[in-house]
Amino acid sequence: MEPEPLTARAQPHIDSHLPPRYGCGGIQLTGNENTFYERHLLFDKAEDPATASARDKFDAFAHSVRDVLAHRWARTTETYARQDPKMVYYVSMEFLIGRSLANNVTNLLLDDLAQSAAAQKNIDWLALLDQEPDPGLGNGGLGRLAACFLDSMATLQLPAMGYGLRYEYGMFQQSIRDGWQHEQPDNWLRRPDPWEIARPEECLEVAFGCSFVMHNGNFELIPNRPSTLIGVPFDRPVVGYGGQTVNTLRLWGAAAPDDFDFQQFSAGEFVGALTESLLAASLTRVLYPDDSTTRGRGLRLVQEYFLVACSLGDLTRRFRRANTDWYRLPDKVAIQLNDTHPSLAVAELMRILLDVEHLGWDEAWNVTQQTLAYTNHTLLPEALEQWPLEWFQLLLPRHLEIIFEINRRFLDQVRARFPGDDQRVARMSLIDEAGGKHVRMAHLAILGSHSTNGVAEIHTNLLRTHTVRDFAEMFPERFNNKTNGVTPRRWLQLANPALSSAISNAIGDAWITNLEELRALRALATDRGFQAEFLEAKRAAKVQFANWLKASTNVAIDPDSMFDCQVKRIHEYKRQLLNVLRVIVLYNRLREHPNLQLQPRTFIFGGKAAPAYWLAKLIIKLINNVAGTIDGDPAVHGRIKVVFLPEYDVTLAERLMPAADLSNQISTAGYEASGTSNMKFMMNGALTIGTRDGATIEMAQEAGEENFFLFGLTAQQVADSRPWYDPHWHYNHEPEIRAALDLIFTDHFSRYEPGVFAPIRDALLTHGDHYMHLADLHSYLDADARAVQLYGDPTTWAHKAILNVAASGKFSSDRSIAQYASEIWHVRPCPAF
Ligand code: 26Q
Repeated sequence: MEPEPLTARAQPHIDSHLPPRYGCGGIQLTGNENTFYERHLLFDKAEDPATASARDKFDAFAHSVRDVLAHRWARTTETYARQDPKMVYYVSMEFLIGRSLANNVTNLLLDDLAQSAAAQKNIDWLALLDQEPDPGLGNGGLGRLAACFLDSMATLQLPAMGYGLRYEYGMFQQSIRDGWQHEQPDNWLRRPDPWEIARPEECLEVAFGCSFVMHNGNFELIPNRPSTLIGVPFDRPVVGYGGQTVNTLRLWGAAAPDDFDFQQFSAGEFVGALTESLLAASLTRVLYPDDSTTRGRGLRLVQEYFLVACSLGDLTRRFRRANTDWYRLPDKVAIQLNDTHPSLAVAELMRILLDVEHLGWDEAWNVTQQTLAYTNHTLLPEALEQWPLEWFQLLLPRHLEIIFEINRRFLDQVRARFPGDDQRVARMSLIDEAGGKHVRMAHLAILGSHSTNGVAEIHTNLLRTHTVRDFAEMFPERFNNKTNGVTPRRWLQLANPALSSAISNAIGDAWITNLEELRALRALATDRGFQAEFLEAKRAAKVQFANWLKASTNVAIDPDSMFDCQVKRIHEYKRQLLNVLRVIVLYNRLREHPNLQLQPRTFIFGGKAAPAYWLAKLIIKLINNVAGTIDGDPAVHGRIKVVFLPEYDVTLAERLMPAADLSNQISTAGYEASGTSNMKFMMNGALTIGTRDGATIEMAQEAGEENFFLFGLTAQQVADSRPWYDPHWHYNHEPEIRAALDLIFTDHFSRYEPGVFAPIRDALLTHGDHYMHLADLHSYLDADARAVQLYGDPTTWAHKAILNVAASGKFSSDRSIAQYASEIWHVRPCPAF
């Protein structure tokens, strides 16, 4: 039977049909005496409300909200246990969840109540929210996508669970000194987190083929000394909109077994044994940044296996409670692998089915493939994960055996299908034989699952035709597209109250759970009244952002200038460098034509560079130095300004999106799998200047290209021109571009650090400009001129921006998840009543 179409339904009065002991009927967030809030201060902290610190107040408030959701959470869990529906498990090394208090309050429909409770206690609501740390349990897009997907799964009432790692240190915190990025540890759990519940009674043991030691600060494997670690689950609630479903995000922490090596260590080495147990617990200490350096990465493979072993151990334990027939696993369980990071799940599930449940090979393989599905987020073949074979030999010898057998059978199949094509066999093998031998994790993931999806149309097509073309030829039915989306709850309703109420006043609030409803705004795009409301909301958000920036960094920006934004990880392919080159050209124009009429503009950058990615760090330095030079140049003062926002995270994104006028999505075409900040900007009424890459292509299709500023080479043109492309041609023939580059090369932006930007010259000229900045700069400037001209006409700008908001419905993660649910997972809603 086909699952019913999925649309989330908001429940305006969540408690109306619940017995009074559920929900806020029985639990007070407010009241005059002895409120739950105060009881938490007193009983959790033994703290008098009069002397409680701001953080104590946040903790108490969060606990009160947790009290409200606890009933629904328990009820959801109990419903799944009782009804035993097919479950989705979303397995990811990253969940970039952002702050929880405001999100949970909103999704529980308790906004008014919570805010008036705070007011009654003389608590500044926004200041209270600011006390919450933003858990940086992810690098960027992939981790944030996982968090948006959890929100949508809970809102659509899907029986689902997230599995990840409980890093004690998330993404490093970024500060800027003398223009350079510096990294500080992010100890987000310094104080206990009110949202997590440890469940030591559900611990699991994970076995490794070797032991681990730290040696001179490096992590080393000791062969032939099998060891075990304990996985401790920490559960976090995921509140669906309307509060009916509260799913679980289960994050695993590592601990040493209680009897840790006490057999091997005599009583005299008690302290040594405990030191080693501290090491064991450090497995989940830190999130790995997304970079390609190999130093110390062995621990990352151990982390990946730890996540997989804990998660599969947990979900098979749950399956066993209600089932005996392992052939039915795919009827009860869908496992989605977020990139290749958890792709050891293929070998681990085979191991469980073969060695523990004693299925035959063919049966085990069939069950494994039918249960697993894999999402790819990368186009670059060189960015696909590979691990040295010898690490597998030491750490996971049984898994390696299984991988070899999968490979042997698979390559026989390839030979039978393409006789004599040895090159194809070598290309498709699970083992890369070139150099030191490596296991190809993407091949393992594709082979071991029934579905491989890309995250935007163009990405899926390029996967099929380039990145893993051999696999798409052999298994075309496995490949499918699921264009990314973002949750409109966090990214519109919560982040942008002014625009949200303007929209709801105009078309009602059904858009919150059915974003396609925004289409109704099309009819209002030319309505003067609505345009004015739209512009007012934008202006209010810009003022608010400018005030926040001034208060937190002492940087002043003009809310009447155009906010021109690019926020994302710093990477050559994302081309922040192209953006700075544009700024320098405009700066030069102003210097040369002081009377030029130019719309005042604030160029806003934000994003982190991987600590070992020195060119990305140099790009940050260039942005900051350009900012400093422009600030100090009276010729352009007050006309253009560049700001680099340190410490870009989910919370900062929520502040910025509502305030943005122009969104820069300018990756070299064919390199950005999807992008998701592009969608957040669009929903918040920014116009987009961008290349035809990732989901930006689909956004322009939805909005109409006439309402977009598209420019630059297409992915096809990038590929076709690569053989003959020569950046020197642009340098020699385009005077404005040459002048801009010469300013960098002659240390105009680095007077006291001569030569510091020489590597940028090398990248752009000497080494051939791999990401084709210079090829696209001219058409970027043309598109920019069109954007600026339009901005000078607020009515037409508002018209197009409203049309963009109206066309953003497709980019809700509810749509993405509904497609995963019906086309890959075959799961249906399981409401908890
Ligand atoms: C791998 C091995 C060792 C250490 C780190 C990693 C690692 C970690 C994170 C590799 C990659 C990532 C993250 C990738 C990522 O965020 N990709 C983005 O995914 C988004 C969601 O699909 C897309 O919108 C972006 O286009 C894509 O760049």
